[in-house]
Amino acid sequence: MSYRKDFAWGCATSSYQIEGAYNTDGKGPDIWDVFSHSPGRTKNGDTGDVACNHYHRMKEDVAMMASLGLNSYRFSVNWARILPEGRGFVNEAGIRFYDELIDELLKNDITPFLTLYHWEMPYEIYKRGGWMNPDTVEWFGDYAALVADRFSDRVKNIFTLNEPQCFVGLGYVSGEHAPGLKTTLQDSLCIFHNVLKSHGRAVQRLREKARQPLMIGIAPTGSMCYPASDDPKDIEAARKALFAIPEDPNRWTWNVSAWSDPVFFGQYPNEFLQRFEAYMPQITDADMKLISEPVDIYGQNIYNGHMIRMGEDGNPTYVERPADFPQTANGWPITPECLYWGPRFLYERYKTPLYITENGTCCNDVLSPDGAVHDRDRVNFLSQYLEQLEKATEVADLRGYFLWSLMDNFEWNRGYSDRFGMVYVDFNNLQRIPKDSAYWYRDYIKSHK
Ligand code: IFM
Repeated sequence: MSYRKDFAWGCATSSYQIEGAYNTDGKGPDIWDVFSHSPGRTKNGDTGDVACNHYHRMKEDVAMMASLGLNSYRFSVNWARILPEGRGFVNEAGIRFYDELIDELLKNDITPFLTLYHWEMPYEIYKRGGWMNPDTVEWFGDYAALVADRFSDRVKNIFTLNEPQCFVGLGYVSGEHAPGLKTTLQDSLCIFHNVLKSHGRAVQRLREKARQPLMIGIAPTGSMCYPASDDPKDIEAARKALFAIPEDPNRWTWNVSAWSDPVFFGQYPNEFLQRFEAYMPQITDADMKLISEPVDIYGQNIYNGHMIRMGEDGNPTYVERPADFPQTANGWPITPECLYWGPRFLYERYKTPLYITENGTCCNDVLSPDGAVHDRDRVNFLSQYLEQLEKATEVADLRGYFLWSLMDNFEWNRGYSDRFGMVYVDFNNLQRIPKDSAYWYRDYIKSHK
């Protein structure tokens, strides 16, 4: 077996990371504008003010996608670009930008996949309490309704939230990301519950305003687990470890099941409740019904995983990695098996058509004297990972793969020093140069159509 005929082959990006034009044409400030402008928050004080200037170079970027053989593209709408205060007044210039992007994609036979929230909270909403404020559930719903009303005549595939684990964990627990808070366990769990309710409300409002039947999903992230051997005991241990809840209260967001079980099953995992119920806000049946508003697709961002074996005590054991274990330029382990076992375990549990909404690697890319970027490490990474993904088509209903990322961009608090693109961006002049991996990916797509 191999990929479906209509498999989505794409790249992913997000608004703040590539668009720039942070205060152009009536866009309101978002929490990343404020955070990146605060001293000491990002490496070298980098901001997304200009980023890749995709806002002004959109047509050139879409042409580049087409020339590289992509049939799909995943991007996020910046909430503050179309609703500068997060609610109320609609910024038509912002709407026009996404209208033109969508039209340009369709003109080039590229299917748009839209993400509502890739971490760009309007600062005005944040000032009103942001995710802590239960009213944000309704405001996020209104934003979703606007997106459906204006774009769903042409956009069918919509993800609500990107990596809630990260924007809650890094934004409100460790404080490394915007808005840079270290909240109490109680507050972060309140944020968690409101975030999931906002997802559910967005699903309802998207459907209400949809101009065609939509395919709606969520795009969480997580470190996958894979077995040390084919022994069924190791497989069972890996499955268990993947859906387990971390013990450390400072790391509670880093799990799969506390985010996905409520969406798909309408309940928080027992293990999660046993550990954290005392700190959770009041949870009603109506909340759980809202959170589990039916979705059509599941997006999972997968970058790496951990090898697991069944311990002698009958519990999953994390197999220690040797000191020379392969790693990416930003120190993430290289574990291709995660793209087989991740989809397999996720599909088994959630039984929902699956997209790999992000996967890719950070490399030390340099412009060579011949004018090219020979990113052999990324080509090696992709060929190993995609070999596993192809195998996974036998065990999961896989619908698409989005490489992170189309081009080098603003890597949040790491600024511009971490390069994830298949296209090199020279940040002195914003020139785009497809790396060797871009041509490799183009050829891979062509040979697997
Ligand atoms: O750049 C990020 C993206 O915004 C979310 N997922 C992980 C990527 C690489 O860190």
